[in-house]
Amino acid sequence: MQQQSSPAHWDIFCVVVDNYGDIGVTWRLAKQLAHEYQLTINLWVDDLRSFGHILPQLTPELAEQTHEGVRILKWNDPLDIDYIPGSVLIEAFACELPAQVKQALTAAARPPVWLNLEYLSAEDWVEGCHGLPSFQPGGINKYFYLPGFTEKTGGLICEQDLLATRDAWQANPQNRARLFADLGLTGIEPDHRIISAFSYETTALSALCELWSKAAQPMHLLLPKGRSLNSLTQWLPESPDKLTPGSHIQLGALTLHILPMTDQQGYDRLLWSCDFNIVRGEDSFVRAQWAARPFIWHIYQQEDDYHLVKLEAFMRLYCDNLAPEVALCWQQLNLAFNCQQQIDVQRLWLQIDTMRSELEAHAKHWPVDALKTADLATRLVQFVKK
Ligand code: TRH
Repeated sequence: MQQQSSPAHWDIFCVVVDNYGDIGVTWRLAKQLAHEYQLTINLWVDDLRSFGHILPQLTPELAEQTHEGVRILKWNDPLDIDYIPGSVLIEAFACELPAQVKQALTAAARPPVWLNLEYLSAEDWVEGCHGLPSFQPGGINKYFYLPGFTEKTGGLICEQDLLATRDAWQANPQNRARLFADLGLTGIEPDHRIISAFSYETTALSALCELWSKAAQPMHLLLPKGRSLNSLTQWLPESPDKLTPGSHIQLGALTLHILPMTDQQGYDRLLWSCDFNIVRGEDSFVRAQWAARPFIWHIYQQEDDYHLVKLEAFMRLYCDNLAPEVALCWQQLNLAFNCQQQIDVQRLWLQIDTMRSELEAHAKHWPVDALKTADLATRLVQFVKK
């Protein structure tokens, strides 16, 4: 099959390693580049079934389809669609490009700007490595594009109208009520506390549930179907696989609500509507920050506990201008959650609850600080122009 794109198009290649983070990030970036910069974007994805969880309109059997202005192509190896180089090629998270693509790059009279989009980290070394070229065997440079939190990094993905849209959503309580009704959630009153959890398996979540079940105020835990639910097997009346979206389970003061996975916009709205969010990986972690609500970050586990170094680096930045006692408690809470320290996580939750207003005020202010001068897509377009 012939690939019909203008030579000015951008290609983004994504391998779905596990979970939804790689496709979550690339899909978000592709949509933003298409909407805000009117770029022709081809998003090549190896696993359309996984992608379908966060884009329910997707038809996994199709080799090619367009959603939200982005052309989505099934990446088979070898490709069954000809690859014609455009003006930019992004390999996401150092995925191995197909041999045909590499050959086409070497043969091109004017090869595209070739970038490796890396994982997000708040560590100091990111500034020094962002934008560095690496000379490739075909005689072309590949540039490392590193997202990050400071001006010398590649920035963070955030659509230009996102914060204003969020403000408008949060200003009207009807929006949240309507969202909850659409999700089939019942029994939620305006004075109840609502928490969402999209984590990996952890006993820290079951420890928190135990605590919340004894709370003085009614609590609701909203769990999109998936790995968080597996952490709560001890409390579930049946295996997590058998629980369907819409089910709810009462545990004292706590109600667990099982949600369907929605598209990314639906998930953003969920984060905006909860009082507190537990998020994970990379993309939901960033979206929880844009939600301007307090959160716990369950970071993706790495060898030799390297993820804890990344967690500490982020927490240092996030807490920079937070009152020291609030910062310390919030940092310890995140560490306890990530290290599955059940007693500590309960104690620290109770402690941070007494500092809730400071944490909420900080969460509101943080997105403006974190974005600095420009979001990732804007910086990326400027980088390519240079
Ligand atoms: O799924 P993740 O655990 O992905 C991880 C991380 O990105 C990690 O860094 C990477 O190395 C690993 O994958 C391979 O978490 P993450 O990054 O939050 O991605 C989840 C995506 O799913 C995000 O784009 C939000 C989206 N989502 C929805 O669109 N709808 C939903 O209902 C939910 C719960 C999530």
